[in-house]
Amino acid sequence: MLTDDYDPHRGRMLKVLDQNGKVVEKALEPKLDDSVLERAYRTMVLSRAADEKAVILQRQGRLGAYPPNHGQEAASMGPAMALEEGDWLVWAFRELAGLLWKGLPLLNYYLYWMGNEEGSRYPPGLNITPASIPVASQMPISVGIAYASALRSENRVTLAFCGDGGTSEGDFHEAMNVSGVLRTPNVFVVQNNQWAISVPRSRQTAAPTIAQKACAYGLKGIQVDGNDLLAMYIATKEAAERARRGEGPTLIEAYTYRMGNHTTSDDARKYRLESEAKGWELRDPISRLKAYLISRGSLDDDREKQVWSDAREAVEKAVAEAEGFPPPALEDVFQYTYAEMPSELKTEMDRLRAELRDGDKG
Ligand SMILES: Cc1ncc(C[n+]2csc(CCOP(=O)(O)OP(=O)(O)O)c2C)c(N)n1
Repeated sequence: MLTDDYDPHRGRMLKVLDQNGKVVEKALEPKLDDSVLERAYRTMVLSRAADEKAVILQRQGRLGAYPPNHGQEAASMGPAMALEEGDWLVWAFRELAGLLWKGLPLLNYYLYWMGNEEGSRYPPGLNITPASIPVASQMPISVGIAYASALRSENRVTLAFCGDGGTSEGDFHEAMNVSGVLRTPNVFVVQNNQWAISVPRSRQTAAPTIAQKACAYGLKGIQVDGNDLLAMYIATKEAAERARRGEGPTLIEAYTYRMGNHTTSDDARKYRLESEAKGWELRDPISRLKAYLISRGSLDDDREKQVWSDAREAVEKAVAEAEGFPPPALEDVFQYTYAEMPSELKTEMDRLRAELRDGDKG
């Protein structure tokens, strides 16, 4: 078992590929078809292209505050690749590649970050929860989802993400604790990107690894190179299979790095050295997978160029669609919290309507 071989107390991090895309642990290399690996590569490139575009759109005033995903593509996509249809994906706010792999249309993603809640109306049956901005609040929800599906004997796994900062929240602790006690079919991935806004990982916890927090809750735990798609995939696959067999949850620490600012409202130069990010550029998850694919003969320079131009075209199409989408109705601000709108809320809604009507006249 990987979680035994890479017991977090022994300080070993799971890796399959080195930073040049060379296999370092031949026995661990997953037997994935070329077609699957190519799709994985295309999805990671699409995520990178869509992410870069989102930052540009924000700078142009065409999209709201946005959290860049650059550098963390493998940490969400490896786990998503290990899911089966019908499994749940509960995300925080920096998991674009995993969402795309599971089938979220880019249109939804852009609409959401453009401030249109219609973006969170996902295609039915996708089993992805909406973005969760209150840090770690999605973790107890993911345990509830997993517990409910176990009670219904649905044989589904619930994969949930949070950041290293999220592990300091009460919600995180409560979720891990209850999940361990009830042995819910969960896989938790902590994207340890070394920073929670300006708080470094060293100030987040005195524990040497985040993975070892699993032990105190009676969970399996493992620290994985989060920029290594294959390592993230095999660690999650083992954890998902264990969860599906009813053998309890796993906490995976994806050791990665937030290459960009926390959000477009942040300036990381104020609190961290630029040389730190430069060092992490060498471990880029996309370049690493590209080198691996080239070494297998399943990618070459021409195909690579095509992958990027296809991605950019898909991004432009989704942006045009999102910008052409009807704006949300005013009433949406007041609806959807209650099955029947309470009278105070109705009064507020009527007042706002009247004010806007009078404003139009004046
Ligand atoms: C409960 C709560 N507190 C504070 C915030 C403001 N906030 C947004 S993201 C963030 C840091 C989160 O860090 P981490 O969990 O490591 O995720 P990352 O942003 O690095 O992906 C904070 C403090 C919030 N959204 N929710």
